[in-house]
Amino acid sequence: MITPDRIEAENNTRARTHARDLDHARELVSRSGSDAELVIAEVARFSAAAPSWALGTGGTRFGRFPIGGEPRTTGEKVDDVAAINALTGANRSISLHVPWDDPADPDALRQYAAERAIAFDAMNSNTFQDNPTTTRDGAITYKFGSLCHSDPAVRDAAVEHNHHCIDLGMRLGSTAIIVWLADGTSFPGQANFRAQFERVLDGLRRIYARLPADWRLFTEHKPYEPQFYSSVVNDWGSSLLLAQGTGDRALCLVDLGHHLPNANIEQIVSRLAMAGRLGGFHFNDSKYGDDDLTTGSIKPYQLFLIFLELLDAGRSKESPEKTRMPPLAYMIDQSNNLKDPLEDLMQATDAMQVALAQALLVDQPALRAAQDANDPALAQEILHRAFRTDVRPLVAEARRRNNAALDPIATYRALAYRTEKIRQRGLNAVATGI
Ligand code: PSV
Ligand code: MN
Repeated sequence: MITPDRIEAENNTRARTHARDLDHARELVSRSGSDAELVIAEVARFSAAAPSWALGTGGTRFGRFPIGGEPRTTGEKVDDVAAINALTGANRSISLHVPWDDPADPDALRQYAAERAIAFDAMNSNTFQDNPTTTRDGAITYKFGSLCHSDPAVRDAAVEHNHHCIDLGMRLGSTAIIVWLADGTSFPGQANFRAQFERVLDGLRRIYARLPADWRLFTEHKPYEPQFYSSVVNDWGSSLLLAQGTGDRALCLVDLGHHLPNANIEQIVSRLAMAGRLGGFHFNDSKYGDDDLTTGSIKPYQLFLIFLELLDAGRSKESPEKTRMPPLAYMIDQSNNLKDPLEDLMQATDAMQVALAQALLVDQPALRAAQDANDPALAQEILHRAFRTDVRPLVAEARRRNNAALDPIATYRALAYRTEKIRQRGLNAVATGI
């Protein structure tokens, strides 16, 4: 129902205003010495995978308020991602979470998604909940951890589950697996830090042994939750040690919500890139902890600074003025109780595109000169000039060139996608996931 002709018709109603805004933005950009065409092209190239686990209303432990029309199957999740991708042009893949998604016929699902121009990004394994397949109906439990567990049978089950995710992902055309572990302790003395870490490293090596040659394994750190005293993979340092100890294709994934308050995430991004171990992202935003709020909704300047570091990592050695986004796995990982999840994802995508466009506007030679001259005031002026530029017309133009919507949210509402899905799937349809 969100078809190219309906999007075009909606775009036509905005065409004149867009043309005027775009002219103005071009002028602003060229006055500051940047090339608007390069910005539009790079934004148009960018894509972030949608999380299969956040296409339904996200709940908290205090309740869930379903919005209706949620996808009931992985196929319907693909439909929703295809719908938002048609509107944003920048969500060309879906990232699955097993066993919340464990398709019985992966070949058919791959075909179904391909017909809707949707690919499969990294697979997410789940050893933070027991599941009937690998934990054999309660005979084994992840209550006290998975790869870190003192019982080798539990560790074996967790490795087996990850192998299953890789096998499934191969059939879907995915080329990466994300291992996020809830492993840790909630009380001092509950377990030995070192023993837990060594068991996790051993488990990751066993998982890695199953990786096809063109696959990557991402370790995702998180300081606390669900365990509240220690996590085994608590920070980027532990994540880096694990990646380095596992193999060349083991890389670190940065989830923006997985840092202690006020951590300098952009510097972490720089360090991991420098070490050659930055692999992927889970984008979201937060005020206090792992709040999983919409990317860019709380700290847009931080998001801009992160994109600046990504462009730094993507800088070509031969011609340093050419900055491109490095080929990492960019994914969204957010969910909340209040918004329509599809609108939430489109807002996140827009925020990333805006941050990318602003980061592309930074006058790099001038910034380097200010840095070499030890002139922090000038360096700040240069960053702020880029950050405060209204790049929204450039981003809209990038979307238009991808045959997507000038205004995704307004178009989504005008085409009444949610109403139609409530009619088709029912008011009480509940998606698997968070
Ligand atoms: C954990 O908080 C996390 O960020 C991991 O990526 C999980 O796979 C995801 O959220 C969904 O629970
Ligand atoms: Mn995550």
